[in-house]
Amino acid sequence: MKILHTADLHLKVYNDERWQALQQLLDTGAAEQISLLLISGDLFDHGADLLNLQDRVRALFSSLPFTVLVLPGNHDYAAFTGGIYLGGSARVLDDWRQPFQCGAVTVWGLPFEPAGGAEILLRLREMAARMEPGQINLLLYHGELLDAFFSRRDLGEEGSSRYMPARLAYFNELPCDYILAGHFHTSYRVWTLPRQNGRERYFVYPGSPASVTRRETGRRLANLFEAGGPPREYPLDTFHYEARLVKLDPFSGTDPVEQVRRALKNLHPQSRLLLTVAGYIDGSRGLDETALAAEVRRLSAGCRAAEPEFTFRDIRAVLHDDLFRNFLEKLDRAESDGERKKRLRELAVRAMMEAKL
Ligand SMILES: [Mn+2]
Repeated sequence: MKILHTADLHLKVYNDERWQALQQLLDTGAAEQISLLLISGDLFDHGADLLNLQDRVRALFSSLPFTVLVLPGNHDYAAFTGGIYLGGSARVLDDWRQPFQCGAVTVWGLPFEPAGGAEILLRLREMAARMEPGQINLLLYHGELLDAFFSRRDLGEEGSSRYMPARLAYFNELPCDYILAGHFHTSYRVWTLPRQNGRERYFVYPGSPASVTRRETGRRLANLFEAGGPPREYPLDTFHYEARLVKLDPFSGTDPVEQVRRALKNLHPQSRLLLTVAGYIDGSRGLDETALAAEVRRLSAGCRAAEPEFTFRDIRAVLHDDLFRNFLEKLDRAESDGERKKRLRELAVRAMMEAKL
């Protein structure tokens, strides 16, 4: 039995990039002949978005060849007042006491509630008492794994409070083979839990399937796995931010424009480029700062790029300074380690730049 797991779509409007990501997940589900699509919280960005998109979602989640299970997350739980209908193929897991049975697999949901760690531990114990250890039990959870040591910036747009905080150890005794989570947006992450009855157990954050903030960089993934088998990354062709850093180096012998051009290669067609141009140029030899910035803008305009970030500097005054040239000659003779040479040169550039002001 195949299962597709995602979370944090944060739907806001019809047919935008996030909506298209949901569409793609449904297409993937059909193509891969899955039995279950699990959405571990924050399907909607806000409760009001559920209200506005409900008819469209019902149309989407009707007569699918698989079941969609939706867990309320911290962004949208207020709209899940109980018995909310999202279409004939969908079911909302809004009660931790009522799992969904699909063949040999039992899917439990721990819907979002404003609870602290102690309350969650207690709730997990109550759930454990209801679970049959012989079954393949899955738990959908939307919250913050305290063991992950991530920054709050990894969670999308969140305030400063902790949401449904849990530790991996909370799940040690739970007779669940999979904790399929949501809330952590940045990337796909898997932790293995202690085995039970010789069976492997996993905690998985799939990451957002379409970037919500600029911190969610790189191609987006979902978790597509066989019930009983390990979780697996499934690459999506959905909207995402792609961060690229060009560190211009006037000693490399490569033209700055060429260095930028190289960094713009192999971009995913659904990516939005976040380009940073750093390092140094010799403005006397080719383009000056203003001309180079204009050229970078022109080159990146074709790549759905955001406004580039420019931190590079023209260091022509340093490069043509006799003292600096002497230093470079000595460095060349004295140092054979290329990396070390680069570091020392960098230090000298900085010192000279400051000395000249
Ligand atoms: Mn979220």
